[in-house]
Amino acid sequence: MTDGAQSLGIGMVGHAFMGAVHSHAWRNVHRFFDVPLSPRLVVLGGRDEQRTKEAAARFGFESVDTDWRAIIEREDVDLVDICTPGDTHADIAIAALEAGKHVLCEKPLANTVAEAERMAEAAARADARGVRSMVAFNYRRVPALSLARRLVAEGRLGELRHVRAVYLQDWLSDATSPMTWRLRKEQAGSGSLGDIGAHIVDATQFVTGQVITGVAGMTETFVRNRPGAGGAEEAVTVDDCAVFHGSLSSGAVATFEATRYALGRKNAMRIEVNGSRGSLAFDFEAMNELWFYDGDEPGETAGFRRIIATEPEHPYVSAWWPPGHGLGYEHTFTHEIADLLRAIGDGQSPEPGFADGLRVQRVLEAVESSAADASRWKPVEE
Ligand code: SOE
Repeated sequence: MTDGAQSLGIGMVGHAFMGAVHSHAWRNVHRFFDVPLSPRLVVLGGRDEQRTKEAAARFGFESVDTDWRAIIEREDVDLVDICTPGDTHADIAIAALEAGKHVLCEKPLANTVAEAERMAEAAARADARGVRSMVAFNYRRVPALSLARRLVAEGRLGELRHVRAVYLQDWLSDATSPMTWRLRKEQAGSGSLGDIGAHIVDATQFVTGQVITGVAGMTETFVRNRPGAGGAEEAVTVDDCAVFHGSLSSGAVATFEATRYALGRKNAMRIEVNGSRGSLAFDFEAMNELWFYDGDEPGETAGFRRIIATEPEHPYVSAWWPPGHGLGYEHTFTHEIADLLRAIGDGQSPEPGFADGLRVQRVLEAVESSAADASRWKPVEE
């Protein structure tokens, strides 16, 4: 328990899946981590008052409001947590930052590079005034992935040659499942590419410590119409999958795949890195494990070994359970909010900031541009 910590008023906008998991983190962070600020769930924002009241009761918020501008104007709100679809991120984040409120914004940062640029500019101006912002690429805070970054940074993999990152889900595999905001370009910006492709782009840059300098790719939409409100067919206006490759600033080669049609894969966010001295491999579906191949090991005993990343030496783990007991998806959000609170308390700029989110947005837009450029495609004759 963080004794005597100053209270930090939280105003959250959005109360679906991300609102639920962020609320869980705000309620618990100061009970497991030594943080300089103690969150107070002041107000929950949502468009439908009754549903927002029900969510506020469930999540533990003191009040509700159907107008996010009113939330930003409240004196008792110190931080705005944006858990809404991407089409509202820029307006809410920029208004909050300019009102002097810290901001946590869900990924992807925005639906376009232009929006992300405005957000990053507003964040830089606010940061100079001590108003902090972070984009919620939560997988950076999986202990095994934080360990992976540490191993790469220590040179245990040597010169990086390959990164192979995929994010495989299957919740849209059924062509009759209904329309959702995630399938409307005007709300989501893109489909698998921005929703889950953003995670593997950020994770690749996080684990390797490098940036993606160029990409080429393709997208496909398998199911072009789905049952909308009232059962009427509605057109799907985003990608169902994105497959792309890219170069990293060190010259390593990266391949990426993001899809919500990989039947049988539930949340398989995977990354493998191959270097001149070693390799590592991670799969979120076994999130407490990291596979490591030490190329310095003598041939007779060399092989991928499974590191169970649940020891006190592993990032974040010592705040939770005894060795071997494992963590889950929700813990990664508590970790990111602990780091956010520490950055605010220490007067530091949290990572990943909006500039990192903008860099991911530029990669996403470059993939879309490449996919739309027919000249890049070489048909193969029958
Ligand atoms: C997509 O279904 C999704 O909810 C993403 O939006 C989240 O960012 C990811 O963590 C889990 O899957």
